[in-house]
Amino acid sequence: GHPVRDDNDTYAKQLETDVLIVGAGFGGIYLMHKLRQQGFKCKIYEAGKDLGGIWHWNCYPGARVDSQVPVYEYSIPEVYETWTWSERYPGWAELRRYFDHVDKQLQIRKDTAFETRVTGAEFDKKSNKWNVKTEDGRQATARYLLLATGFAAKRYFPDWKGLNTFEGIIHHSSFWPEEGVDVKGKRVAVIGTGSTGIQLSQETSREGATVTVFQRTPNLCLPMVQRPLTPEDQMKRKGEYPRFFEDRMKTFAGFQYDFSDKNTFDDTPEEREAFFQKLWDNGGFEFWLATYADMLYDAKANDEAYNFWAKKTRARITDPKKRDILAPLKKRHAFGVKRPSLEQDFYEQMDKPTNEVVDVRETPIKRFTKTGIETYDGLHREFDIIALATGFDSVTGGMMTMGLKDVHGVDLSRRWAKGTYTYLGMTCAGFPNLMFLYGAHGPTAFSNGPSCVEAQGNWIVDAIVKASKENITYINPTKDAEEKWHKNVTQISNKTLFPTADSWYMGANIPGKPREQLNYAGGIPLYEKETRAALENWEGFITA
Ligand code: N01
Repeated sequence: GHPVRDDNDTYAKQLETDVLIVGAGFGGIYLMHKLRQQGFKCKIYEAGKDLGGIWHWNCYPGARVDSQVPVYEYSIPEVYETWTWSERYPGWAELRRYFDHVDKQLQIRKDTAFETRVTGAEFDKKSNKWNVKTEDGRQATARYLLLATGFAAKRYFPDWKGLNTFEGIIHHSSFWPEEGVDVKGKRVAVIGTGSTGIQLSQETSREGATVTVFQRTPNLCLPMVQRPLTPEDQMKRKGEYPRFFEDRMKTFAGFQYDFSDKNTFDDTPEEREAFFQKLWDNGGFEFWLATYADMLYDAKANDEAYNFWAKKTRARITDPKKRDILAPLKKRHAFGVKRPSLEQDFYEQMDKPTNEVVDVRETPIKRFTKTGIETYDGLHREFDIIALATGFDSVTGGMMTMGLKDVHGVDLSRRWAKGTYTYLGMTCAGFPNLMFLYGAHGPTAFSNGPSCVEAQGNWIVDAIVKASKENITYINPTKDAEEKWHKNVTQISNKTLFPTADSWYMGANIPGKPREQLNYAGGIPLYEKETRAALENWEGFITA
């Protein structure tokens, strides 16, 4: 189902709407649906060709979600009651079909302008409205500007010497051709071992490629435990869904499980081993998000988790050199402070004698050539296909490249150049009536996407409804409120082990980017409590 340009005003040269939303992924669609229910006229501007956000862009081999059915979906009855999935962890193609279904139920495409990239936005102080410009010269005027651009809107790859001279096929993971690339019998290089790199190398190896993975940091992958699902089984359970969706908001990460009440050393070594084994066998993120309460806070406790992980993983790799690169005995970073991936047979695939794992900490990439990649030890490897799985200027990158100006005409990219400041992870001082979700200082990267989107989306909708009831047309957080929220985000994070690793959570994946916690690490329930309290009397906001 490809979008058709409707005869309504969505693509108008000069668009007037109550609410303009940027981004047609989980976040933007949720906002549109909920605001329409409240009687607001909404439009979406979307840079991509279709709905789905990251699932529109991410169609690299093996792309699939790491949250299990039914946690990664909307709690909207019209959507979930009439939808079933084919497996426990659905792939990208099925996720796209899910968005087709969402559209069928909620009619989102008709009010979405696709291939519409926002390149500038200014707030008009006389009318208290935003004027928004698009790359192709259209304009929109809206009371509210809502950004739902996700945390991975700006792709990143290092500026390696010779990058443009490579004559084979080369793609960043988020630009992989939809129709796919035939990798069978090809020599494929995968650079990066984040969630993307793991899936890409596992899948291309299965598809018959010879894979060389360039790894800088081991990914402490957990077994996915994938399973097919039947429609009958899912339909039988639909009655439990309302309760399930309510319960997921009561957990730290918006999942179907939560951390244990116990700390690591409350258990004897035998009990601990049995507990770890149970989490491991259940699969998914249980070993990360349903484990001992102190795992992400206490280095000694964390060692126990790491050592169990290393023991399990090393046992799967027969090549001793690969074993030490992929799953070193001595931990490089605490378990769970960089995003662990879910894998199915990643280690077995990498263990194949035809595949190679290059530790780029030992032998960094020196340059790209016409035919391959040269490392600093003088080795030159030839490739047919290179996949750049090097990630994103995560969390802040997208919002900083949209030409957003504050009331003094200063671009957000300048405002955030030395550090990120938001109020409640949804607003910014000097950007009245602008709100965003699944971005900086929200539960974002520490939560299940749809759960975070619904928590923040509900807050945004309630704020807009409240303002409308109170005849308020101007909502601007104070700098003081921003300072306090920044302190709050930092203090919560500093109690954890997150700051101890170089990760995109900390802005540490991009050279020159300020190192700071970009996400709210207090969990969804506490986040909801704090943000709801502020909304009651517009605490921290100037309204007019
Ligand atoms: O990006 P990343 P991603 N030389 O930034 C390496 C979500 N997601 O696209 O760790 C060599 O995590 C870098 O190394 P290091 C998910 O939340 C979800 O994989 O910085 N290597 C790292 O290994 C995820 O966390 C799903 O040392 C270099 C990799 O590139 C987020 O999106 C699937 C390098 C980048 O990993 C982003 O994931 C996909 C260099 N100069 C994504 N620079 C699922 O749900 C960087 N690297 C399954």
